[in-house]
Amino acid sequence: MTSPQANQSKSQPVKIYLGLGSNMKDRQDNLRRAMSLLSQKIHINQVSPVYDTAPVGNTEQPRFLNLVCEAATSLTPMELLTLVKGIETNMGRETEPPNSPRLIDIDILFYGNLTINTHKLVIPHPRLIERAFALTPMADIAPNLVHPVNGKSIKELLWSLKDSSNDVTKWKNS
Ligand code: PH2
Ligand code: MG
Ligand code: MG
Repeated sequence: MTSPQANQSKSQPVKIYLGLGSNMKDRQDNLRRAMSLLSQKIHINQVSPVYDTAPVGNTEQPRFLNLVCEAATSLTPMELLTLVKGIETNMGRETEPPNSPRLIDIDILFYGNLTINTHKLVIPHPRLIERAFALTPMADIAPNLVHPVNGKSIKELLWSLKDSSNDVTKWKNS
């Protein structure tokens, strides 16, 4: 006889999107290692091609490699944040001054349709809509995903950026 407790379903996995970037040392290996560590804790379903991208914000730093992945997880948003920060730290990311080169940066772009706005965590990622280095790989794996705040699809958001001729090109091995 199954107890009511055992019948109670765990929280359903949520579809999430993460943006990864690296512009220090072996960028490709950093992305590979981060994906491998992530895959031990969350179920990765799709990975975009890797893009070589001009630095946005502080332009006096090396170029980045960027990718986006889709995963499923039962972790809460705060647990997911703890996971990605832990991976950044374990890989050797230091608490560097803002906008300086980083070994690995893992950003939560979407967590299902959820919108969160706390001082620790803002989801969807507030700067995604202005960043071709995130929207371009995102459009490869989820062009029709609708942004829960502005109601536009990823494809539409990317089109509205196209004018600004962003420097985002597919990386050689992708
Ligand atoms: N990340 C930033 C700031 N600028 N530029 C590119 N091309 N790629 C990034 O991942 C990136 C950036 C802050 O996290
Ligand atoms: Mg970032
Ligand atoms: Mg970050």
